[in-house]
Amino acid sequence: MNPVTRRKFMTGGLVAAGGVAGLAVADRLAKRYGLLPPDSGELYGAGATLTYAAQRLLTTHSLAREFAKSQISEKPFANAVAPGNVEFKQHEAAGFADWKLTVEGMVARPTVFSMSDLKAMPVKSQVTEIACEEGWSYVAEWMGTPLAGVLNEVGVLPEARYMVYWSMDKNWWDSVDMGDALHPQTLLAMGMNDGALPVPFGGPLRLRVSRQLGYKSVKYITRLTFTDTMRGVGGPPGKMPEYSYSWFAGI
Ligand SMILES: Nc1nc2c(c(=O)[nH]1)N[C@H]1C(S)=C(S)[C@@H](COP(=O)(O)O)O[C@H]1N2
Ligand SMILES: [Mo]
Repeated sequence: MNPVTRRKFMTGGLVAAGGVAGLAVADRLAKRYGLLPPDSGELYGAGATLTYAAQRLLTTHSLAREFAKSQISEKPFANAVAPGNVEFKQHEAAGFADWKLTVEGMVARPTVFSMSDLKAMPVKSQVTEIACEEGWSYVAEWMGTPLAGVLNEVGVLPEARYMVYWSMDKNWWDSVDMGDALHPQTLLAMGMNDGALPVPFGGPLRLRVSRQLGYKSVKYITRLTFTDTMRGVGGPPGKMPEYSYSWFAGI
């Protein structure tokens, strides 16, 4: 079963087991404890809320599986090539020397980081699997700086609930809650398999969200926005939710 089918299957099971009364209770609890995903009013409705709430309650501190270097896939599959826009091509021609990451919104110190700022921050590497909702996956080593350190530097306000992240690939954006933004395996990835992060895999800068499906690991990141609500950010909470894929894609 691919991850999406399995997800629907599990959610279906929870809904069937919970029954209508169970759903009402789950809904009340989810609201009280802030466990409603921002797409809960959409297609997945109660099922998405149950999945998200259950995972958040049970696995808040859990880690995505890490692999040995010997398990790194020989031929990782990149499903996207470089963004076609002129702006990206100019950056690529310049070796990404002027690539910037803007951090804004509910932060004490809005900051623009250069690539050398980010490279000067603590380095972490981890070997994890990236899985696409379409059924394929690969294991790779990702090098970068833990996002939590960057968030510490800008002082994310306690009211912030979501981080929206934007790509230079103009159609792509997504968002995660603070649990995933601050998670120790969430990286601003700049390297892969002992080298610089190749463009097809999101170079120069990719957000690696290790506990969710591949589509949450957006490539060519330029901006992070912290917010307490997804309303007014500009439609659905991400590119894939726009196509009715679940916002929360925990694995
Ligand atoms: N900017 C951008 N990020 C993206 C995508 C994309 O098309 N553009 N595809 C997403 C999807 S659907 C998946 S499954 C993964 C695929 O990662 P890979 O190309 O390293 O295999 O990247 C995600 N990040
Ligand atoms: Mo994907």
